[in-house]
Amino acid sequence: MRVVYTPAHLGHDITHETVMGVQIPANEVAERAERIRSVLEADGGFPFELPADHGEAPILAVHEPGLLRFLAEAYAQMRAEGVMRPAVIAEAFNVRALTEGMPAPAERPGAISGRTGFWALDTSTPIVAGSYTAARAAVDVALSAADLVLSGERAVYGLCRPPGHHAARSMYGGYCFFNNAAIAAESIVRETGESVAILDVDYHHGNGTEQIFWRRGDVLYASIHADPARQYPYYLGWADETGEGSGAGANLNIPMPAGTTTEQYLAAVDRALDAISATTGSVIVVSLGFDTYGHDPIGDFALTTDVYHEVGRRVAALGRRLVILQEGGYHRPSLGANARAWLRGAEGRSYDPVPAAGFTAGGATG
Ligand code: SP5
Ligand code: ZN
Repeated sequence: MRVVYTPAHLGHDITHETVMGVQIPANEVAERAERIRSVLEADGGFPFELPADHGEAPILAVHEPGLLRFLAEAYAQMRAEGVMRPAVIAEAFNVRALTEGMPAPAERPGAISGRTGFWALDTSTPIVAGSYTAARAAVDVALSAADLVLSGERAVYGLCRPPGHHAARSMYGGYCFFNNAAIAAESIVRETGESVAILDVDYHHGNGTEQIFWRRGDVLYASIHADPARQYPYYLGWADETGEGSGAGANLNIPMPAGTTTEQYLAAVDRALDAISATTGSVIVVSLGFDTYGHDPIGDFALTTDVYHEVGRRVAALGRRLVILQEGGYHRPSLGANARAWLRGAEGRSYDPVPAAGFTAGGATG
């Protein structure tokens, strides 16, 4: 399976995220993508290639121009204001209650501390000097993977970093800046005239993808994720969110309990795949996360590496072409083995697990 990857992600070299007012070591770090890259390279069945620059147009098909402008300018504006913080993080937020009963505020040029909160969902998505370039490159990775599939590949993996599915039309957050999967899906709709299904198997609900396609009947969004009653993104991801207008019935949320097992998970996968089977279209965009893994530091599911091979196999069994895009997954030692298992399953190759280098639990060695 061909893989699209670029080292441009390394510029988003964050060290900390802020959670409930406390700085903790960042989860969404560069090492994640490098771990996946090295295991796939060692496999031998995954040729790597660089993305092509697709410009701003496909991003602006999905996101508000002001969001793109803000992300492009934020770090330099902070420096120009003489704020010597290591990363841009909001001070105040543009929440719904601010203007309840009033017209929504427009973005106005202003101090970086407030401007940031106009666009941000949370405090755990720091912007550093290389974040914008990395986020743009992740979009190009997704679009290049889509290009390869539209020119005849059956399945392609885009090793996107930073991830994308929490980014909404006018909002960034959840470690995400641009919604790579939504941008790829929209470009596939425009190029093929077909409808597209997005299968989101990241541990978290893809609130951004849901929001972007909420009123769209030509893009099905199906997501299996931790119940928002206990987990980020909290405000969306509930089972009763099914879409509106032309999009009525084209949004499927399957919230899962803490401790979700392989059996429970595969049953949910089958439900999502049934919904996808009922749609027309020949391409599925997969938002692929490994924060469903049993040892993930911020997840609470109980999945093991072998289930990823089976999920990949079941998704591919629908017979549609696959644009597979990386989202989350934070247990770094297992990321490569989990990605390799999923992608081999999706390609109809055997699981054939190899001891992952560096994963030395119990003193085992590779
Ligand atoms: C793409 C993706 O997976 N984004 C996830 C964003 C989750 N942000 C919430 C982070 C909360 C971290 N809590 C740390 C608790 C450690 N036990
Ligand atoms: Zn996630």
